[in-house]
Amino acid sequence: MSRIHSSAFQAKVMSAADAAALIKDGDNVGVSGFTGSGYPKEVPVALAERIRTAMAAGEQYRVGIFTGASTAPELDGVLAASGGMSFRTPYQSDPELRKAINTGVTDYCDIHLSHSGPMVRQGFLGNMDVAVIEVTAITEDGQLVPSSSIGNNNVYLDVADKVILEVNSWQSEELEGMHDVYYGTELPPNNVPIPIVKPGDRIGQTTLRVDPSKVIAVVETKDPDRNSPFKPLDEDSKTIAGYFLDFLQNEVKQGRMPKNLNPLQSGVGNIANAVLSGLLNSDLENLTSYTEVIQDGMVDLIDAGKLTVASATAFSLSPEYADKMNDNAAFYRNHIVLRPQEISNNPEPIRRMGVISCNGLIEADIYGNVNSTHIMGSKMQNGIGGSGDFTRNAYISCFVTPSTAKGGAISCIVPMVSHHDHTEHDVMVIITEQGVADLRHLAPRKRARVVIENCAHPDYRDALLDYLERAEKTANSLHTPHDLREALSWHVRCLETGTMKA
Ligand code: 0RQ
Repeated sequence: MSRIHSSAFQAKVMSAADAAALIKDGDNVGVSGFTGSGYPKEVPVALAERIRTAMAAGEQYRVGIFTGASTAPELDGVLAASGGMSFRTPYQSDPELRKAINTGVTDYCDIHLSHSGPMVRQGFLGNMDVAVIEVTAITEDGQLVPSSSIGNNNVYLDVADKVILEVNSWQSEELEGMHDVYYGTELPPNNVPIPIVKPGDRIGQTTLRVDPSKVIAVVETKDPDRNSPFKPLDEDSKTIAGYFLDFLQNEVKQGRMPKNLNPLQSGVGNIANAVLSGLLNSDLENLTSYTEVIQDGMVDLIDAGKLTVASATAFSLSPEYADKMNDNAAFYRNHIVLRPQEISNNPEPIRRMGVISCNGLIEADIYGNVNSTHIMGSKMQNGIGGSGDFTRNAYISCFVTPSTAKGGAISCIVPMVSHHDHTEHDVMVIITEQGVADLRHLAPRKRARVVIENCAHPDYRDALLDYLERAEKTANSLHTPHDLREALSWHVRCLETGTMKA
């Protein structure tokens, strides 16, 4: 049975190819999709085909793509490979798109996820010509039941001149009721406090609104979300998870947090997922989460009765767990609230509720500055995503990482990060498989020693200490000693020889 319960919308049903033809060269297109969930599955593929044909005929056909966060090969992958993506914001993790960004084919604007919707609304990022949004159903009165992510959909549906809807019957109908779409956000000076006091608070409506006169096409699909499975937990991830747990338990012991902790945020990636698995084997109970993505580890915590409620904007589940979510959405919607990303990542509730953030990194320096985005200072990996929204505003901001990358050839602890995403002022705790560096009360020189001694791999510890001692001599008792001639020599060596090892 069709999921389109409104005859006005039913009359607009067409093929993905016909819908894609309504997107023109030069359009800015706001699409749904957040970490492989809830992205439109067929219109982007048809659009990429049109772009390829047009380009083969020597015609110009390029579009700007605005999303919630990363999507999947059927969206970022095909459009980037077509060469027709002129602009992209705010977060991505697709190999084809990464290539297009790093070769200058696609201009990428890497902004905080909480800023992206408001910046579109404010008009900084240009006019939005078309929105292409996946939903699970259209109600009789023309409301849209959101899919497995909300992201910026509320903003794009509101501001776009025209709207194309994909109604995906692969998504469970029982997702209805899981979402909380808040329409109380205004531009300053009319903005008001967001009335969320606890992660599970519902403050909005369960559906997205759309002006029906803007809807130019409706496409029916039944394609699965395509997420990659997480890597199996290795020994290092388990060790990191153990350190994180010990750290949290000590915070409870010191009376700095209640027994069930403050709400948790967990970032993307394998290590962040592994950390959640560590909580599963702990005696912690009645946990809550105020985060942006629900990963496999969080579903396990709900199943075990340890996590009572999780607030996020999207799922980031392996295929196995996405099926499980679909089969049991009626159960999970009692424990999960999906919100627009301008709310899930909003600094105001994050700071007020005292969220504990936990994110991955590419490299950290001895003083606690963190690079989350650029390999060797220049090559974009994914983007800052929500890590800045949470880190800057967390009660305790943590970063977790193996101490080395590329089989030990690269140290993730370096004298000076080659790109700054999170400064020493925002980074409180760094955890590797070597140990925990709690930087909260330390001046730079002490911080450097704790990072080197507790977090650096033994293969690199002496060299880092040697750097610090020489920097201290060069900078002659200055506050944050660096030897600028030497600071990035580790990266230069790696670019020249493939390893940071001397
Ligand atoms: O490359 O796949 O080619 O081997 O970087 O590294 O170890 O698989 O790490 O999956 O945990 O991701 C920071 C990217 C970590 C992620 C980052 C290479 C490494 C590998 C990935 P290969 P891993 P993870 C909220 C939070 C920003 C957004 C964020 C991220 C690849 O956590 O995107 O936090 N964070 N959002 O080999 C050279 C180094 C390296 C290195 C790793 N020092 N030098 N290469 N790599 N360290 C959620 C959202 O925002 C949606």
